[in-house]
Amino acid sequence: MTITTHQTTPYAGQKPGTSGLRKKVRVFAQPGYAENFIQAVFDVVERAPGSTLVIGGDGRYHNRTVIQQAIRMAAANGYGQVLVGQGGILSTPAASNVIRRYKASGGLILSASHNPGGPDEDFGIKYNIANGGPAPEGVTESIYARTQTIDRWLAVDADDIDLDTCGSVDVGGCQVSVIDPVADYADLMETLFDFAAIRAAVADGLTMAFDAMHAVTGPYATEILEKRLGFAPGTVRHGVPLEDFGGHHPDPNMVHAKALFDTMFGPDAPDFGAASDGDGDRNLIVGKGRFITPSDSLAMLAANAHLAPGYARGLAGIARSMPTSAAADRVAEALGIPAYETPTGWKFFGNLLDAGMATICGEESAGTGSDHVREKDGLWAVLLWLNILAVRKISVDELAREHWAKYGRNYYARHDYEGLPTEQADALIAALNGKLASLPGQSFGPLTVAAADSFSYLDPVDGSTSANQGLRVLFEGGSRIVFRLSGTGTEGATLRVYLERYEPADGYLDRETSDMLADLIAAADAVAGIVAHTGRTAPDVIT
Ligand code: G16
Repeated sequence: MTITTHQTTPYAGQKPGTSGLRKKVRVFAQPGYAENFIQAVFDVVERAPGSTLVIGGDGRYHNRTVIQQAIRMAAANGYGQVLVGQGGILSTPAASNVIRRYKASGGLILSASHNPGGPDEDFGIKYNIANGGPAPEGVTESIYARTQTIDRWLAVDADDIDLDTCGSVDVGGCQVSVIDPVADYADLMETLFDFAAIRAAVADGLTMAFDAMHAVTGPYATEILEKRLGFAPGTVRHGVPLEDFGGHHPDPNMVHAKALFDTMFGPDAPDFGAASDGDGDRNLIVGKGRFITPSDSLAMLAANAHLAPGYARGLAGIARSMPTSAAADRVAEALGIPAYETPTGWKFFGNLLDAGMATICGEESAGTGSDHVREKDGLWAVLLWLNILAVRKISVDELAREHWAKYGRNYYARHDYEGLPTEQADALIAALNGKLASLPGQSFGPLTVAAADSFSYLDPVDGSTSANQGLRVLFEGGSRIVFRLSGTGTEGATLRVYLERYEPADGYLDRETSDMLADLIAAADAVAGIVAHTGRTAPDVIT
């Protein structure tokens, strides 16, 4: 088959962010835009001739177009095999599993995660390496450098393949296999969790609601929760993936999963509520009348993980991103295992997991996962919760209260200021950065600054350093505020303000979070001048 060399010129701004390249669909749809980026990936990543590439996505608008082109390009670039999910579907954790299981050299995951989808919304491409995890910074930097000099991309001249039927076809000498996106993943989950105990609890009356948000987890949740675990039909809501997610943001938080919250705080709430995001790596956990923050969920899962067969051997260590609350650190201390603090971005957990230094990882941004794959995993978190509740025969609320009574409670919230002019956001961060050194000793209301710095991470495995990963203001008594700019947005800048206050086990354990954080919220504005810099008097989203 003929390989055609297409001449091209670089597009500016193809720098991967926190999790791959995310832009508006109309940006990605420009001639050669996706092709330039994919060719840059193929030009720089480690792969032997004839190796296997995994391709999948969250089913959003524009997925199929890019998948067909990526297949033609993979064939022209010397891949021997391409594994692609049926219908172009592979959740991010399922793609990580497929890469590992079939020893692929890497994978392209087409997703903009929790961002909305549709012709005027968002699209994204990220590359995962052979361990199944997001490409580390060294690789994304090389990809970006290549996008700035790219002058051609290669594709075989071939028709689109049938993405909807499982089976194999030859495309220009490359074997392209359309695979069941769910089976391998569901089988992996059965090896980790006590499905018999969960089935027994369901038979005893355990009920749940899972909101798939018309995103990728619908088929996975239906197979696992309804078919394999016996939850009633209808337990999975919005279970059919749609290209525009039904017009919603597939972001499992209090704003975008409000219907689930209303159910869980309503009179007929089931025992357990959960949701996942566009590509299936985030999770939301909410019990009957009790929301569990992602930071608390990480801590509670780590404290009880030994109840699941896959973790009965115990944990080697717990890792969390820096803005995530320190709740998990207290569990690590009690278990006598190390706790690691990494920059935001799942890619930073990869080395710790590969080295066997951490078993469970989590982020405040609703991501939790383990060494079973190299991505955060929404359904995994849901199943571990179910496993724990089934074995312990207690409610989410009881488990949370018991946890806080033992470890104390890290009250926590994140305030997001979205769509800010980039110059305003940059000016705010620059001004705060400039005064960090003068903050220690200063008081803001009842809070006195103990230390302030710009977070820098030294990877204990490969010795690399990642600087400027967020500004921390630490107060006497253990409260803190973190300021950083999101690396996943597609329009303007998003300022994230992370607020955390620790209340010891003999303190106030069941107060309103907003009340407990009121002094910190006031201090955040006083320290950073949010209103002065942005004109915004309130955040757009609180999670
Ligand atoms: C991505 C990354 C996460 C990160 C989150 C938020 O999640 O994989 O590691 O915590 O973005 O990043 P930021 O604060 O820079 O927006 P996802 O689910 O969007 O892939």
